[in-house]
Amino acid sequence: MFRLFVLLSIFSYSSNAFLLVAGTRRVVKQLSVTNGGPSGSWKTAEFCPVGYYAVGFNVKVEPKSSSGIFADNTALNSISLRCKDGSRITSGEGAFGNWYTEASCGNMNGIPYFLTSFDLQVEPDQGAADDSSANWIRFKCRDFDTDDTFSHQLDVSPGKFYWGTYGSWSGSCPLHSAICGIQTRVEEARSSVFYGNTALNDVKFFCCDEKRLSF
Ligand SMILES: [Ca+2]
Ligand SMILES: [Ca+2]
Repeated sequence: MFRLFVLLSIFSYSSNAFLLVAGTRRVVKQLSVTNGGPSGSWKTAEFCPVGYYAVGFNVKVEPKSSSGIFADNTALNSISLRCKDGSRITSGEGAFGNWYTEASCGNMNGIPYFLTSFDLQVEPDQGAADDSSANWIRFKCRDFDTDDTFSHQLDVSPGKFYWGTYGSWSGSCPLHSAICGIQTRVEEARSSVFYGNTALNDVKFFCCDEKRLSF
């Protein structure tokens, strides 16, 4: 796994300036959604190697508990991105669950497609009752060099989990860019009896625009 511990340098916002430099990656946009959960802390962002972009993803999800009123479900615990060079990045991960079957954008008419926006399924705070926060995620794939007209949705089957609903889609990576990095917000494992766990709550992705090293 390629793991980049990032030193973030904020650059000035002008029309042609990039937002920040993540190591040697040029991040032009950050993608987020408004329905992410509030618990836990933001973990260290991870990026594909320079010049490579995300072409697929997978999810790690805890199966539904059979413990009745003592259930402590967490649902979505981790999201992995597959980079075009074959490496895999995750940022922080919850401790529970199993990986599903990875989904890939594939090629359309011989052109490779990349992840360019996402949508998060989240169960709102349930007060004293058990809650699970983020449950599942889906993406859109697009050609690096065209707009969203020909994007398509990408799901890891079955595309959703038991609790909560999908909110609004994030923004999209600008033309000539695609998702290159991930940062997750994860609640640390703690007592099920007194507090309950939610594991992964929220996620951000980063769009980069350097020249691609692989087609
Ligand atoms: Ca829970
Ligand atoms: Ca969760």
